Amino acid sequence: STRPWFRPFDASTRSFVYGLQPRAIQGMLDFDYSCGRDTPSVAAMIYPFGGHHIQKFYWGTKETLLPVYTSVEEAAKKHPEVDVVVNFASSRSVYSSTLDILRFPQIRSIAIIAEGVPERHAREILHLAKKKNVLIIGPATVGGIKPGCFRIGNSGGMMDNIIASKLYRPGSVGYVSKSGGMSNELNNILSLVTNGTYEGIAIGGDRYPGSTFIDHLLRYEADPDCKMLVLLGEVGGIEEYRVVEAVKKGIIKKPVVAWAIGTCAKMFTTEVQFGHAGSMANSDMETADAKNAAMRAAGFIVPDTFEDLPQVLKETYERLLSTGAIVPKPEREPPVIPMDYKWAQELGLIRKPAAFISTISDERGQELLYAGMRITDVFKEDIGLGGVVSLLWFKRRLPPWATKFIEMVLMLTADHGPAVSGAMNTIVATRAGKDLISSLASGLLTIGSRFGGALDEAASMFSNARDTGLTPREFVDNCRKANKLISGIGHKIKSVNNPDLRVELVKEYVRKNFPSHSLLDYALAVEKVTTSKKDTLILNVDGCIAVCFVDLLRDSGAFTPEEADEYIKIGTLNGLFVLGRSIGFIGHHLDQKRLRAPLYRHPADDIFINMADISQPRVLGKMQ
Ligand code: Q5B
Repeated sequence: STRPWFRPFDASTRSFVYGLQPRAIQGMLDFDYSCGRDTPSVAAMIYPFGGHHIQKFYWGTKETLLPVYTSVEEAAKKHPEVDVVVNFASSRSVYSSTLDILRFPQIRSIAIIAEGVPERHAREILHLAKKKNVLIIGPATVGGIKPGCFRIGNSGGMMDNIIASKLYRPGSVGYVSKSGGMSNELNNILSLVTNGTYEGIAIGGDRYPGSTFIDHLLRYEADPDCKMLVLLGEVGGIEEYRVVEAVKKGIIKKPVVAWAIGTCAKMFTTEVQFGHAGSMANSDMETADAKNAAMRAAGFIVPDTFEDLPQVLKETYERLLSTGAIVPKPEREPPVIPMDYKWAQELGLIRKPAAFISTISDERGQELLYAGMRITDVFKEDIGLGGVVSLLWFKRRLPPWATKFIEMVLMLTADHGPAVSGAMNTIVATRAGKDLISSLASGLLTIGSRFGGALDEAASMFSNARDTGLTPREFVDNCRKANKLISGIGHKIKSVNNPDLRVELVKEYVRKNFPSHSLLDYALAVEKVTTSKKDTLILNVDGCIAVCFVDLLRDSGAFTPEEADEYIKIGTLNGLFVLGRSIGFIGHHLDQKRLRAPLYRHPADDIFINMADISQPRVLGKMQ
């Protein structure tokens, strides 16, 4: 690194983030962008699990990609310019990962975020880092911030806080504190009573921090751009006294404004342990009062109470202004940081039309809902498959006779042997080596106006004929004149003498259970006319189900006439055959798999091949 020893972070600092911390990294990148940096301060992530990959982040309003490496070695090799690691490893793994990071001489500073790092581990890390002259910030810290340059992890809080405290550009005051929360408070105070923070470090609340007050204050003393020092100490430990010594010896000459937090400890009758592991006085010397007195005696500027801190900061700053030690730079406009869509939405600042509307089910809550009915109630009330279909297709509960009818339809359309078009195609696809979904789709895609997909048209043809007052004979004659086959009439093998028992079952059920079956009666009258011409022109299974379903839609009382018509128009009825027959197609696929059926090739002698049309080129040849 070419940076002077006292300035570990500047506007070109590049870092690795150890651990998958997309939110913290986005915060660092937003900070960089607000500072006007050209390149993100995070070069890459290091995460030993999940393999080498890349992740996407915002860079202003645009997006940028960051690599994720599985080892420090690889990251270091790829990014020799990086000299900082922000280590988010947990207290369990931070020791080994930090030792690993310390193997690479290019890394000059490491921030350790984890809380609860065993003191023995912290001391060993500290010992090794000292030997290698590597700056350690933490453990148990949010890190620190160098306004206009570099942000360690989540330091400085949310972006609106960063902007409000003007951390997008450097001020003149360097501070060091233990806590991240108090750092935010200092950033805020300094932005109000001085020209702001030059650099702020939270050393963390543990008893053995990797670097202490004196380490950072010595840096600030040496840094010509830092004009005024702030020390926010606290009860417990003796690190403040090392600063007192340095001031007494004249090593630190810049003005130091200081306060030790925890003066209220004396109000308790017993020893108080504050939030930090190290914040407890083990002797009189470690009390906040003793520290404040010692610092005041050594010439620090120590207010009478914490509440007076802003006032003394202001006075000290103004003194430096008047002597010309600080020459404030012209302010620049605070940058506009694009707000995250989610956050803006949460704040109620933006709205956007949804691209989709859905009204049948909802899985976002604690419990899955089918048309508003909780899945536990679906089972408690034993509504069956017919009940589920009625909820998801019609968004309502249908009476038991109707849901039973839906189930009956699904059961009797489930299969009609291997020879029907759809089953054949499923079988051929399976034998060609296709998977279940492809083979099933192959069968389903065969369902059409001649095979299995005649329900919708049958429903509309029969109901239109009846509604317009045509007699069955007039209807049949009209269709013949128009050269139109009647959907729902006719079967390849079933006939008057070989009746389709599925149709018989449906008729029997409907006559017994439906409140009315007027369209079925009409269709049977039509069948009488067609079968008088040819005995295969029966009301087939598609036709019978279709007309009965129209009776259900129109006369169950559950639908308005408009709704009933709409369900016929939008293709609901073919859905019954599709759903039912899927059961059979899946069965045929599994059957062929079990049988290890080989690739099927149709015998050529079963195909009449006639090349008559493609003999044309010979004629052309003659003409030449
Ligand atoms: N003719 C079903 O045809 C079939 C006529 C008609 C007036 C008609 C044919 C048809 C309408 C579509 C329909 C669903 C293709 C059928 C199903 C599920 C299945 C299947 C399974 C299962 C049968 C012979 C003579 C000709 C025609 C006349 C025929 N249909 N006239 N209206 N609808 N129906 N599909 O046997 O004078 O001799 O020239 O398209 O409802 O798919 O089991 O297989 O569960 O899987 O090949 O049950 O009816 O008869 O075409 O040779 O016609 O009758 O004009 O008259 P065929 P064709 P002509 S259920």
